[in-house]
Amino acid sequence: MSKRIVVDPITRIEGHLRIEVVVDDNNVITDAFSSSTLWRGLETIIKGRDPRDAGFIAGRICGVCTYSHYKAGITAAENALGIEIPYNAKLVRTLMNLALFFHDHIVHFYTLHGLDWCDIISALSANPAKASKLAFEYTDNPIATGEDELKMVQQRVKDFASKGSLGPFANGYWGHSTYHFSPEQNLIVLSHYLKLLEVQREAAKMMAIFGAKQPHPQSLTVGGVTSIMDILDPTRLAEYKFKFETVADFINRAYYPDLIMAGMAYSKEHSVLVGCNLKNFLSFQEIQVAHDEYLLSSGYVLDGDISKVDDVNLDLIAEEVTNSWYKYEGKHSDGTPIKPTDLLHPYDGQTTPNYIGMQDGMSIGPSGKEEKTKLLKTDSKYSWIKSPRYDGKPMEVGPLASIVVGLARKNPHIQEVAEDFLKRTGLTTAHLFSTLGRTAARGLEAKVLGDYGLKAFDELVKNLKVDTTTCAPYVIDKNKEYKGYYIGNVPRGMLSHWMRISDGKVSNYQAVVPSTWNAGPRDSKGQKGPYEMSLIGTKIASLTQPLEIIRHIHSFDPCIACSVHVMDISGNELGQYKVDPSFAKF
Ligand code: NFE
Ligand code: MG
Repeated sequence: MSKRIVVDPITRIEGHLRIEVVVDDNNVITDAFSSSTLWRGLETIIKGRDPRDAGFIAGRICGVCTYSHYKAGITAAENALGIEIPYNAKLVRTLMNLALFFHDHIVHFYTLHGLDWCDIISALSANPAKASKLAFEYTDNPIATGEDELKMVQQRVKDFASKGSLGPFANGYWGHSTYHFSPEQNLIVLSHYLKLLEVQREAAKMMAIFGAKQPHPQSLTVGGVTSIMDILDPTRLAEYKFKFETVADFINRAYYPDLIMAGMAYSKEHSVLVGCNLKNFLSFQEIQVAHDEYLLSSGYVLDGDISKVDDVNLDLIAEEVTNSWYKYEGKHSDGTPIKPTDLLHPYDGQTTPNYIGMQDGMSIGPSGKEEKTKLLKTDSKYSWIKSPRYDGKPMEVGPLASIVVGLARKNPHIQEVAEDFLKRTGLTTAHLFSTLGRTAARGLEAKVLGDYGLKAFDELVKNLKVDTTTCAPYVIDKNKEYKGYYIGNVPRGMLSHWMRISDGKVSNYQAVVPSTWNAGPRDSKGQKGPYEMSLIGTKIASLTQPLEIIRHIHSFDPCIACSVHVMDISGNELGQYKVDPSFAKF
């Protein structure tokens, strides 16, 4: 008899994600459903607004990748209006983007995902002297692993535990049979977990140096950047460089060695060597460090075959809502009605809610026995996330896609770091197609940016000697129709924003977001998205402690706020604004 397990909410992510799985008599997952239970829809708010506002509103989609949607909204307007921004502005945007990638990747590995790999309770019984020596096995230059420091870390957590409360570490599945670090290895990761809290502040400050604040920086404007005083101030530049080096140092001396340690310790744990059943990957170039040089490559790879890679065709990106709580309205140009099963290109996308609720059912309760509960209507609509498709196919986006596409493109930086990781862990390229591989890929991407990102800084300093332009002039003609887009990679994968402008106002706006690609429900053909596919076939060791489910899903770094985009829950008008686009001349 099959049974249903519900994990809701999956914590340590941004937003509310619900996972329902069906397991067979051997506790193997035979079906899986991914659902966002939050109502959002920020695209609707942007409609009718001045196109120059889109970035500022879109930036509020999420407080995690706070810069991504801001930059995407500003860039979509520039693309629509045919604006080529100055080189200095491109490089400053890269420096801000590096801050975001650093921040999100290190915070994900330690704060959001680390405890799926590191057993805190085991760390309490570690021998700090032994752990301090052990750290040198994974790097010549470890950080935060001196014997005294490790003793203090252990004492801090012991104090927590002795008060009967583990604070942020409460409710973990400590002692689970799929944890594989030794007590000493757990103590090393725990120490880096605490060190991260200092380092992430530096990454946030990196953003604020050129962005004025963090989260939600505000120095991008349609046409360029406004941080001219900061980029002409040598002390601000030096401050950025110092902070960049601090974070890159942490990546090289803690994050990367910890991933090598995990690769070795978990190389026999079957449940982390699976978790990537959909091997279609989509990625887009990002992190411009010179006129024609990007650190991350564009392309798509199907069925895990990295001997083939093709260019991304923007016309083939589309979303359908067969199993999403939305409806499609209106007619196609040939007069036929638009149906939820239709794949709509984002230029013509719609965001109209159609919630149909939950149903009564049974699932495994905390006691391990089946209990009455509310379940998703999984034979119908069951998520606020749409189903994006590329040429009709579901695709995984994110650091694993960026590494897979980079390898297929023979991107030298990606090849260098991936080969080093595989050599040092004894894993093979095939192992990358897994939850372990996805977790490692994020660290490999962070290392590439840490090792090579400062080229953008050097370019900026060089360029400023001959050119201090930061903004390009432009005119918005309200009698013209425009359309434009942003497409690129953000920390959780490929992001695109699509804008139409008429009468000087935004007439349609759609964001197709990384977590939408990954977390979306199945489509009209029954094709599951990456989250759902990742779960199929995994055996759960304990039905009341589904750590395997959590590990698979966390490895994608879900952001549900991003994937559904916020608006007022009652659909209330938030304000009225008069827009006069002729004012835009300067
Ligand atoms: Ni809210 Fe985001 C990133 C975007 S999401 S975190 O990175 O875009 O998937
Ligand atoms: Mg959207």
